[in-house]
Order: sequence, then structure tokens, then C-alpha cells
Amino acid sequence: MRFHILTLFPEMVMQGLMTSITGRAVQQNKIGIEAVNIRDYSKDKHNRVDDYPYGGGAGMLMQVQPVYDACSHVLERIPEQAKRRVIYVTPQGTPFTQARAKEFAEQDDLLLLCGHYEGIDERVLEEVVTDYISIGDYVLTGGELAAMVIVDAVARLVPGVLGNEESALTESFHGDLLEHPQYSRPEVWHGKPVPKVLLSGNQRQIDTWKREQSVIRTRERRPDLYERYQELQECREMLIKKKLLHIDMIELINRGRALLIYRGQGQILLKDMEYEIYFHACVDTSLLPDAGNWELPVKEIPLVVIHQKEMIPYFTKKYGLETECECYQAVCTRHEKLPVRGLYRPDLTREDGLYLRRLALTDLAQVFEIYEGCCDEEYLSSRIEKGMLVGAFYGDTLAGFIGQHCEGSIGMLMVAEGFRRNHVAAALQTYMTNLMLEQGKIPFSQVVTDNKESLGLQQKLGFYLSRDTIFWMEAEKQRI
Ligand code: 4GY
Repeated sequence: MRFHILTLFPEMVMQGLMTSITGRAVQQNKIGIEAVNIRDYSKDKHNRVDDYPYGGGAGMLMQVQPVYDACSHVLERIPEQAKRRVIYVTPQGTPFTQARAKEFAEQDDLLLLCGHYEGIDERVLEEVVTDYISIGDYVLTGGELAAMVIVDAVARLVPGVLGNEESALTESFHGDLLEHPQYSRPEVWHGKPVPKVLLSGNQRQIDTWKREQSVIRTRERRPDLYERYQELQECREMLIKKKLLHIDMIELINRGRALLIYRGQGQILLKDMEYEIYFHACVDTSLLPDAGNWELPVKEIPLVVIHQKEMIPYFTKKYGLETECECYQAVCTRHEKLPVRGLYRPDLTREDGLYLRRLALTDLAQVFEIYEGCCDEEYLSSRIEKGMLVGAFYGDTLAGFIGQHCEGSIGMLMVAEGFRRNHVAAALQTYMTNLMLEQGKIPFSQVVTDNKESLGLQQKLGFYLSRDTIFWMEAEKQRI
């Protein structure tokens, strides 16, 4: 990730960002930061960059030419295929959130344009800016601090910047809840002891306590977030009446990734915060709507998982979606890890040399060689890039792999031809299941109804199958 900050005060930005964690990340080549001085692009003999606004009014405006030339110069230097955004920081932008930070962290190059005086001539903004972002409802003297806020929040999401990070496969989640309070030594300070439970060593109790504290804190300090949290909990209660069938939606809520789009008429529509995927359930099928007199409050739905067959015509008619596949949900309902004896050892090797490890982009060729499932190659490589696939190797040969789909299910299980019936699939599924259990997630997979082999494997490992099926529906043949 490379950050390019276009500013009239390059020293201010570099001073701030070259200190502490972002500075270390630059030194370690995890990120690049450059400040481009807009004044260097002035064609005025006095290096002026500002002028009076047409129509009068207080103060000065930054002129089109230096801003445009500074921007063009940066854009010309970045590779053509690089994913890029040009961000203008302004109180008139959309609010900067953790979700936006994640979105920006996916880019290769971020240009941040800092305004000064009364702002920048609208015409150059129209030509170069892709995103208008505000860091809050207050007015600064310039865009620099706002740009630094964004660089900082995005940089810490770049792999390797924090150093201590968990991989995407093992990261924890919190969603709408605030963090719980934290304590370190000494055990008693100013007569205040550290909460007893934290010294108990009982991890289950500790986790429950942390969760309770998060809820209390959110209710007291952020009633707005708490209201969202509560609404989702109510949805969860309704969905859990058919836990196996609705497990994907329940887990989306549990993992703090659910946005409630609609609730009413016995229906729930959720959206994944991170991907353009919708989830629909009729929790009261006596209220099944007919497509004529009833509307969901969304204009477009590119991809949806529906949980009641009766809704297919509605989504076809209203959103032009086609059924892509019909699946059973297979759910691991227990909390204890699956036994691994004979599959792999804790150090991830097996007596006969089977070895499990996370896949990297350097394994891509081998993955494509053995893959014959339904996801396209672009999707598969994006999941590998995010560290969501685990491979099973004999020596250097990839015998099979498994992964987590973007919506959270276990999938993409594939075993190479020569290695079938060799416990490789069971080893992979067991490994992924235990990994998810360790993180407090409910492991589940979605198995296409005619995949007898996979249905058998799931059941053999103790996964329960939903009685009814779910349907993936999408606009065109593509999956994110
Ligand atoms: N708030 N969020 C903000 C800001 C300063 C005059 C335009 C904010 O993002 N930026 O207050 N920026 C102004 C100063 C030119 C930007």
C-alpha cells in the first residue's frame, strides 16, 4: 500500500506519520508514504496556489491548475493496473468508519487531497476525486489532520504493520459493541482491585465477562450502537428457531458483520458489512408475501442467499436474479474440538508426511491445477491472498485444500485425484473446523444438494444437515 498525500504542508504530514507505528512500517517497507507539495506545481512566478472565489465571500480558494498537476504527476507514476482511490477530506464527505478503512486497505495506492483556505475549486475535484470523506462533524483549518487520521487507520489494517496481528483466518470480531475495560499490574491500585474473574484462569468465564462488559459499556456510552446491537439480537432469536437452516445469518450476526436492512412482515433481510451479499429469511412463512404488493427497501441486489424456496419468484421478478445453486447447511453444533488422531498431529504433520499450512499466492499454480469446483479463479486467488485457504501437502505436492468463503462458511474443499480416499479431506475439514471453534465461531458449510461425497464427509465428522435447503441467487454468473 502506498499513500500519497497532496498538501501545502508536507512537513506537517511527514512529521506525524514517520513517528511511531506508521513510521516503523515505512522503514520495514510494509507501506510507503510520500507527501507531495502542491505548491511545487504552481506556475505562478510567486508560487501562488490560491485566488479569490467568484461570487465573493470570505477567504481564498485553491486553484485548479496546481492541484490538477500535482495529482496527475502522482497518478502518472503509479502502475496502470494498481487499484487506486483519490480521496478528498472535507466536512462535506461521507463519514469515515472502520468499514471504509477496510475498503481503502484493499487498494494499492491511496491519494489524499488536503484542502486549505476555504477549499478547492470544484472543477478539479469533479475530475480527480473518487471519494469524499469526512472524519467528523467539525471544521479543521486544513485537510492534513484528516488525511493523517485516514492513513493511520488504513495502515494498521495492512498485513505486517501491527506486527502482533492475527491472520484473517483467526481474527476475532466485535461488530457494534465497544471494547471491554482492560487491566494490567498491579493487582490492586489506589485500593481498586482488578476484577476477580480476570485472574481466575477460566477462559470461558473470562470471555463471558468481557462480552457482558462490552454490552454494558455500549448501552451506557453509545446508545445508538446499542440499539443496532439489540435489534440484531432480536433477529437472532427469531432465526435460531431454525438454527441449522439459518446458521449463515446467525453467524453473520455473531461475527459482528451483519447490517439489518429490513425487518417486518415476518421477514429479515441482512447485508454483509464487508461484501455485497444479502441474506433473506422468512421467519413467519404464514406471512409469505406475493411479489405484487410488497417491496423490500433496496433498489438493487446483486447476490442474495434465500432460505425459503417460496421466495425465489419474488427475487427473480423484482431483482432479476437467477438461482445459482441449492445447498444444505451443514453445521457443527458442538463446542469441543473434533478428534484429530490419525489425521494430522498438533504440529500439523502426520506420521506419513501429510503437512497442513496456510496457502499463499505462490501456491496458486498448484491450486488451479487440482481445482475443479464452482468458484472462479479470481475468487479463489482473492481468498488465498486474504490468507483464508489451508493446503495439505505431501512434501512439496499439494494434495488438497480447504478455505473459508467470504460470507464465513467452510468450503472450496478439493482433493487432488491421486489422493482421494486418503483422509486428506477429513484432515482438512477437521483442521478448519477446529480452527473456527478455537475462535468461538460455529463452523458450518454449505453443500450443494447433489454432492453426495461432501454430504457424507460432513455427517461423518458430526455436522448436522438442515432439513430444508438454501438458494444462492445472483444477477450474473459471478461470485465476489
Ligand atoms: N472534518 N473531515 C475535515 C475538515 C478542513 C478547508 C476543506 C473533516 O475531513 N476533513 O475539517 N477539513 C477543511 C479546511 C478546506 C477542508
